[in-house]
Amino acid sequence: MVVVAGRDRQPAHDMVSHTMHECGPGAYNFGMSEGLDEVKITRAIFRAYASKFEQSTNLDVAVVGAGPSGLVASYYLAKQGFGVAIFERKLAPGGGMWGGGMMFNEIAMQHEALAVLEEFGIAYADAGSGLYTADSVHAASMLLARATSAGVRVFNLISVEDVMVRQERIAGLVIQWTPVGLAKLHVDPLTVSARAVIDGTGHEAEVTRVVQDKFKARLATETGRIMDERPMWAERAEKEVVENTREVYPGLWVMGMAANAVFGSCRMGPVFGGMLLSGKRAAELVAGSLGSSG
Ligand code: 48H
Repeated sequence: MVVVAGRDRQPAHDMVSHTMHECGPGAYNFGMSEGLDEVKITRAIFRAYASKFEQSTNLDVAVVGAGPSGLVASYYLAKQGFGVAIFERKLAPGGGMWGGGMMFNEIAMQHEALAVLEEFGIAYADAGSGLYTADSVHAASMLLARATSAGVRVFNLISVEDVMVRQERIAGLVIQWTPVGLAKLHVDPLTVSARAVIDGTGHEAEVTRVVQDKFKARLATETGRIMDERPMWAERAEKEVVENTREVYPGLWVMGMAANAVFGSCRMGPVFGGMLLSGKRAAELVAGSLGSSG
């Protein structure tokens, strides 16, 4: 029997059923500090978020989309000292990795990606024929853990709806709460500046599409336009996704599935080596372009 505030109490694991109706004076405090104040909690959250957000209003690199390529690119950039934030539309970052192949929650990789798996501490198994598998939930979790630990700030529930342009160069992002868009509320967005923007929005290549459609820019593709994704051809798609990871307009790089959509390459199904290597390549290109993080 544990004695708390002068009343006999059971050990904590027996208390759950009591908590629903015992929240008046003298209720259990579970050994936590006195004076837990709801308004203080509100202020603490608001101030911490405000500080995190304010630090992300003048970025070195703004990454759009927290899929595998976005997490890998931002990790390598943050590790080099660049100020990086990812803006992710959904509640849960991780993009298309969680679901593996058709909800069988395993992903496949080829040996070229093993160095990246090891850098992120992702456990994998040898499946033979040069293929490796990893638990997709574990893989996505490790990408997120390592990226955020390296200093990447992930802003989930924020959608990028437009870009900011200066002297024909992408200079930042126009952002909005995802629920505002879903509810079709007429609310003006906010803007953050960035020395470089990376489009990691997957199949839709949303940022590049804005650049193409909204100010009729000529992109660095064969046609000057988004060439659209082609059907499944894993081997070719995996090779090309790294080659297609490029600056597609001054200040805007594409990576991951967005790179293949923009440059008219194939899809590859649940093989994720190319996504990881494309993210790494994007980080190298952007770091090379920005120079020292200072
Ligand atoms: C904020 C946005 C916006 C926006 C989208 O799709 P992803 O996982 O992207 P990649 O390229 O890193 O990985 C692709 C991979 O998951 C995949 O789909 C593969 C390998 N497919 C092969 C095949 O054959 O089908 O993640 C993109 C992320 C998502 O989380 C979106 O919610 C987010 O970007 N996003 N975030 N503002 N405008 N648009």
